[in-house]
Amino acid sequence: FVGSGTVSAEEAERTFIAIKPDGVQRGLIADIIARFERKGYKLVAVKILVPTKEFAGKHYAEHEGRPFFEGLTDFLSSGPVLAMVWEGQGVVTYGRKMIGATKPLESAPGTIRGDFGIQVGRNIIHGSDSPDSAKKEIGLWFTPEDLVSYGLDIHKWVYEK
Ligand code: IDP
Repeated sequence: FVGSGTVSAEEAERTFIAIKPDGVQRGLIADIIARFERKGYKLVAVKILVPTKEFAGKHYAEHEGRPFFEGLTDFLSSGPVLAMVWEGQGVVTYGRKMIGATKPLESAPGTIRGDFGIQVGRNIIHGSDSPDSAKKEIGLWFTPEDLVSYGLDIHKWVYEK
């Protein structure tokens, strides 16, 4: 099926978004998904899992050696994480805007971290910070078969063409 809003894999901009264990426990899954959905972005993969500490370390490999690394990987592996791939124009950069600053108290009201968090170690959600890290993170958390290609009829109301 090729409906309106279907773009080739090469054209599609995608980002990796994960609701961390604090966001899941606090019942924020539906609210967060709704924000991305209402913006006009398309959910192309989703799963819930408890990552191992080793896997959490792979995800946060760039922070290995930092003082907060142990606490961070312990935390990410402490409970269920909702891992997602979202697709759409500008989704990497705009997804980060919707998430807010790393420190929730420095995040504007209206952002996810601004609205729901207080401390940096409990900042609810992760989002890729560049197209390159998006590619890496999607490859770490998902297989290519996990990504669903489908048309969304609302796209003609979201995109000019
Ligand atoms: P980001 O999640 O906004 O991209 P990064 O700097 O990549 O921020 O840090 C990754 C995660 O590590 C943060 O979301 C936060 O959970 C945690 N973190 C970063 N800095 C600190 C810190 O100083 N103390 C505790 N946790 C931190």
